[in-house]
Amino acid sequence: VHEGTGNTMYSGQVTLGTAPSYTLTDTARGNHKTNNLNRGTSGAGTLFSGPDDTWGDGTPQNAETAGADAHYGAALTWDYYKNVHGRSGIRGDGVGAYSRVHYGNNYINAFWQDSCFCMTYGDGAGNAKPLTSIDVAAHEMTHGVTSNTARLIYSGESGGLNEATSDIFAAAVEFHAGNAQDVGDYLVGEKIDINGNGTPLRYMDKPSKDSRSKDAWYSGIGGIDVHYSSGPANHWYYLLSEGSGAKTINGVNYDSPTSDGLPVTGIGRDKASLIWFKALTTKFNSTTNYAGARTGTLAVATELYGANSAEVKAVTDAWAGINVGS
Ligand code: ASN
Ligand code: ZN
Repeated sequence: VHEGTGNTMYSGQVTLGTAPSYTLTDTARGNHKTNNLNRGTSGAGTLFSGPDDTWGDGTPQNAETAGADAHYGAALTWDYYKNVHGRSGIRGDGVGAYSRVHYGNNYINAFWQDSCFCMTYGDGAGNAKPLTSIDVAAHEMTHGVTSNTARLIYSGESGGLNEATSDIFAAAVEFHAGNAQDVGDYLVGEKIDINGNGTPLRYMDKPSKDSRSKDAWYSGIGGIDVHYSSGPANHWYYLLSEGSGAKTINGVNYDSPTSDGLPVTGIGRDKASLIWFKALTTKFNSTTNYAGARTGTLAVATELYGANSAEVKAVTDAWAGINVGS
């Protein structure tokens, strides 16, 4: 195992898995690599390489900085799936993917592609900063996990569940990382300032705070953009983890209402994440919808904790809290 030093934009000074020849090749994590597209929009890009084993200076002006952030986010996500769920890499086969940074000009997004087994980050534009934060990296890598497990089709209700899976594990990875400069939260993309006013891209306690995402399921939700039909499942995960009502976590204030007005008692993020991961990998399929996700998570919770457990009750109550019933 070889380690260099990353001076990231979002996570401070961190340890990075590098190769002895000074490249961003994480030999302890399936040789996951980080490449520089240098504003191009095609091809694999060029593997970041030395002159030394220090990467970036914390500013976006230094081309290595985005590489350091992306490489770190991929490592944290790898470690989360390995250490928490026993999954070795996106496919579970120990093989790393790769990241591409500096995609195009003024590009304000990031994306996963099955075709290259890689994820790609824009540098942002205007107020929007580079997309290379921990939660965005975990979100994109989780699209790879979903593609290699449940294969949730990226449209309709299954598309919303696909998106929610990426947001759910983005939050789980960020909390698990415990990075002092980017603490865990139930917000998505809060470091990017994509709206230019300091607000995050999405809120999991009350998704409608973004004015587009839905808080609860309704007939027809499959017809809206998957980044908004994800709202109820993100909300379910928050309710199951933390419970309904007001709460402050790591300095962030949340207030999560339920659609039925009834309270939910949270079971903690670790159990909620385990239930979603097991449902994703053993119960869901490509066409799973909200009703199917309820059935799948209840089956998992019953297997793990027993039919009369507080966990099964919480799962049931959280689904009811987003208008998904029996
Ligand atoms: N960043 C977006 C996402 O991962 C890209 C997309 O629309 N698929 O959801
Ligand atoms: Zn996504």
